[in-house]
Amino acid sequence: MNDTRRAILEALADGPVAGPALAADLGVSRAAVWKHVEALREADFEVESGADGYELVDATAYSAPAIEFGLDAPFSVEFHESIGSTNDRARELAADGAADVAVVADEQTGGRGRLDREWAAPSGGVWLSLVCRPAVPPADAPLYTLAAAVATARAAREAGVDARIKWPNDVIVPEDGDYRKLAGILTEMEGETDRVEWLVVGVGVNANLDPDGLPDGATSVRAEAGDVDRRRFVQRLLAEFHRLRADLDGVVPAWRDLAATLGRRVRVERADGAVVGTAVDVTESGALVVETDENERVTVAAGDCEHLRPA
Ligand code: BT5
Repeated sequence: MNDTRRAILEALADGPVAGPALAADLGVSRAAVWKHVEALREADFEVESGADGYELVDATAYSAPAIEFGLDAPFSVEFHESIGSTNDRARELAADGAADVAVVADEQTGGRGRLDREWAAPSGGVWLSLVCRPAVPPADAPLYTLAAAVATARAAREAGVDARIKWPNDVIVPEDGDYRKLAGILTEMEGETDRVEWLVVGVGVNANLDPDGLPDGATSVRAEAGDVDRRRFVQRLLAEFHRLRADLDGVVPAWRDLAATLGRRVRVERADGAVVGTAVDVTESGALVVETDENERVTVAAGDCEHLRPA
């Protein structure tokens, strides 16, 4: 079903196509083509019927039905043109028992980073929060943050950006030994000692934005590779995230493949002091292993990580 929908969208994107030709190409009945075209229109895509057949006039719809159209992951989408914070809304839904909902907004007026920091989220970015209810212990929760980072980096790479991951939650673009921040992730959860009740994974990606309007050190998909179709971007991100969460053992290896932090000299600020050394590995549960200058191995479960210039 999704494949046919995607194929129809792609066929129409190349110019007008007659219904019977489309039916023959896709190996479906004319009535089926008509139904798919109606579904496209219901999903906010502008499809015109003219003398030459069906034509997709605007393929850049960004809305709940457009994102759900052809989506390869079991998320329902709640879309807001403008909202305070998608994480706040997702937390409300989670508290009401929701699962597998993606809250997506074009603009956030009160976007949050970690530790109550502000997150700039003007119209044009990809701001979303996923409500998940996995049957896992809280110790596995960081894997969902890593999975979201991998999914985001992969979607960005597909859009032509040289995206990599800085432990634990930043998607960055390396630049002259330094880096610029493309995306951030904020995971929040509720649970008991042995079981996660819900997880909200918030992802913010500077998509179709000028870095000038963002905090220092930020970059965007637009600046790196040109504008993206945000609907496709979100679909890729959700599909990758869904695949990764279905195989948690594969998350850390996938993360390592994209990591910009391993092998780097780092300074990690923890609640109980800083660790400086070389980042040598990530554990099964996503903690960073740092080898200090005294050749001690310190495992850091959470903290702010800064990449330093080589000593
Ligand atoms: C993060 O925090 O990187 C997590 C950001 C999560 C944002 C998403 S958007 C959807 C969902 N709803 C929310 O309300 N939040 C999530 P942290 O590592 O603490 O980084 C925050 C710091 O990044 C700020 O102090 C700024 O220096 C910088 N910053 C703020 N906005 C930025 C942006 N748009 N791009 C790059 N850097 C930014």
